[in-house]
Amino acid sequence: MTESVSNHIEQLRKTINDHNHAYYVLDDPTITDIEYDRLLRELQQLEEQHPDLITPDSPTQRVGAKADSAFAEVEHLVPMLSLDNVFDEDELSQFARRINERLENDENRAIVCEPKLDGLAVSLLYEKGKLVQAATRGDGRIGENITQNVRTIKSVPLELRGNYPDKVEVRGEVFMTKASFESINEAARANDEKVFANPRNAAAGSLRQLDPAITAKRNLSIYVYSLGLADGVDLAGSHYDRLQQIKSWGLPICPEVKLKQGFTECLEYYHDILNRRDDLPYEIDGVVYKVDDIEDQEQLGFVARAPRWAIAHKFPAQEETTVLEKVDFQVGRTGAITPVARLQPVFVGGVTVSNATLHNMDEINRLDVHEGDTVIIRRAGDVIPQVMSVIKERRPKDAKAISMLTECPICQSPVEREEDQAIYRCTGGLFCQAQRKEAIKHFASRKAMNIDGLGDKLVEQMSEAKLITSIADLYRLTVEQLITLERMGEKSAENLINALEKSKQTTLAKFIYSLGIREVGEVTAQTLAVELNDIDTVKASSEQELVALPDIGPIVAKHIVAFFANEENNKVIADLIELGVNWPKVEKPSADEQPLLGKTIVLTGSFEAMSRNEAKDKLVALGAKVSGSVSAKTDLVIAGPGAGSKLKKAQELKIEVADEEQLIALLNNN
Ligand code: I6G
Repeated sequence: MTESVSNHIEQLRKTINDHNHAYYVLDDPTITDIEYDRLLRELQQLEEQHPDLITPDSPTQRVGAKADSAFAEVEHLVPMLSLDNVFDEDELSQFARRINERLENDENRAIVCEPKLDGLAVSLLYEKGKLVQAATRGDGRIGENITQNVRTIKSVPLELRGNYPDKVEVRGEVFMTKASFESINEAARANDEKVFANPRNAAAGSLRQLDPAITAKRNLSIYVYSLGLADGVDLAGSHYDRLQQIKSWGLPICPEVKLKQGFTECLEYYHDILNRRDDLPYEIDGVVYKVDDIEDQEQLGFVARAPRWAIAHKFPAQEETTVLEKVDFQVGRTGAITPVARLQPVFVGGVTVSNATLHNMDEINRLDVHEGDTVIIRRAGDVIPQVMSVIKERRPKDAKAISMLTECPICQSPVEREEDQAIYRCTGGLFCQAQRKEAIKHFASRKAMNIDGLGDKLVEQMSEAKLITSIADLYRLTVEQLITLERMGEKSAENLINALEKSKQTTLAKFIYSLGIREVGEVTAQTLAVELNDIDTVKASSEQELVALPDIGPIVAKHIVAFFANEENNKVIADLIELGVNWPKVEKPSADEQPLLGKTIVLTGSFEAMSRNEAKDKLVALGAKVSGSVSAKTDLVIAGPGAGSKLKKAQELKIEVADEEQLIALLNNN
C-alpha cells in the first residue's frame, strides 16, 4: 500500500514539475491553472496523510520555516561582477572599438543580446541537481543567504533536469512582473498599507522577508543569464549555446535573448526592445550585449570589477528629480477637479516634461507634497507623468502646503466633495465652460459620434470664439462661421460640415455614450441600448429598473437618473434629434440572434480585413461585451499583429486567445 502511495506521490511530483517546466522554461503551458492547482492539492493531501514521504524538493515544500534574524553571509565561489554601462551610440562604438583592438577585427562578431531586467542579481547553487543555496550579489564577493525565499519562486526549479553538471552555480535576475506589482499595490492600497514605488523595490522588499510565506505570495520570477561555475559536464564554446544548455537543465532564460552579428544589428535590437519596452511584462532599464565566443571572452578578461566582453546599453531614465513650482487645478468633463503639478522642465523617459498629474487631494496628502518641493517624477511610455515621491530633506523654508479650492477656477461655482470619494467636483454642471468644452470633446470623439476632423484643439478654438456653447450647437455651425477661425480655410470648413452631417447617422448605443453621462462607458451604453431599445425608455427608467439590467450597479443607475432629471440635458437631446441626429430602431434581438451573449471579449493589436472598431461593432451585434482590458472575467482575447501587454496578460491568466482568421470564422459562423 505505502509503496503504491509512494509511487503515486512520485508520479504527481514529476507531473507537477513537468508542468512548471513547460510553463516557466518552455513558455508553453500544457494545462490550465485549475488543473494544476488540483494536482498540487492532491499531492498536499497525500503528503499530509503520509508525512514520512515528504521530501525537501517536493513542489509542496517551497515555503520553509521563518528566519529568526538577518540573513547569513555567504562567500561567492566565483565573484559576482557588475556591468559597465554605455548611454549612447558613440559610447557603444568605443566599446566595439576596444574589443576589435584586443581581438581580431571583426565587424560581424557574434554578440548575444538580451534585455537588462530591473530586478536583483542572485546566484543559485545546485549540487547533484538539487538547489542548495541562493544568495544576493552583495558586494560581489560576499552576499546574503536567501535560499528559503528563493525556493518560493515557482520558476526556480528545486531540482534540475537533463544532463546537468554535478555542481553548478548560475546567475540571474529576480524580478516582479508589472502585473504582479500592480495587484500587490492594489491590495496594499485597499488595506491602507504602504505601496511599493516600483517593481524593483517590490522584488527587493519581497526577497528580504524573514518569513518565506510572505515572499511566496509576492509572485516573483527569475531569468538566468550566466554561469558562475560548472563541474562535471562539457560546456559549449559559445555563450548563446551555454544559455541553451542552462535552459536544458530546466532553468528559465529570457525569451528575448537573441544572437546578433556585429554592433549594427545590436543597435537594431536596442531600438526594437526600446519600442516594445512598455509592452514587455517586466520592467527593464536597457539591454546587455555579450561577446558570444567564450575563448574571446577569456582573452578579453576583466577591467576592475566588470567584464570587458559585456556592456549594458541603458535606456533613457524613466524617473528624474525636479522641482514642483506650482499646483494648478483642471476641471474635467464631469466637473472632477484634478490637481496638476507644474514642474521645472526635466528630460525624462526620452522627452522634456513640465507637467505631471497629482490625481486628487488624497494623493497630495499621501505624498505630503508642497509647492517648492523637490520631487521624483516618472514617465513610462505614453502614460501621463506622475509625481512618485518627495525628497523631504530638500524642502525649502518657504514651501507652500496645497489645499483644495472652494470655488471652481473656471466658473466660480462652489466645489464639493462627495461622501467617501477622493474627488472634488465643480457643481456648475454645463454652466461651467470647462465642463462644456470637455463634454463637446467627448461627444465628437471617435468612439462617440466620431466627427472626423473635430479634435480637441478645434473644440477649444470654437469654444473660445463662442461659436459653440453646447453639443447641439455643433450641428448649427456654418461654413461662414468656421472660416472666421484662425487657420481654417474654406475647404477645411466644408469638410467639417460634411463630417458633422455624416455623424448624424449613428446608433443608439453610441448616442447614449456620447452624452457623457458619468460612469456610462461604451459597454454600459450598449447595455442600455440593447435592453431598453429607445432613448425615451432610458430617460423614463428608475434606479430600480436600471439596476435590474445586466452589469448596471446602483451608482451608475443613480448617475443615469440624475442626468435625465436635468431639464437642460433633455433639451440638448431634443435639440440634437431635431437637428437630425438619428439611429435605426433597435429591436431586442432574440437569444439565437445573439450567440455571443454573456461573453466578454477583448480585441488587441491590428487587423487586416477590418478595423478594430468594425470588429467590435460586429461582435457587439452578436451579443458579446467588448471590453478594453483583460481580466479574469475575460472569455476570449482576439489578438492581431502588434498585440502586446494585453496578449501577455491573457497568456498569464490562461485566457483563450484567437487570431484574425479565427475572428472572421467566428463572425461568419454566427
Ligand atoms: O547585472 C547583470 C544583468 C544582466 C549582469 C549581466 C546581465 O546579463 C544579461 N551579465 C553579467 C555578465 C553581469 N551582470 C556581470
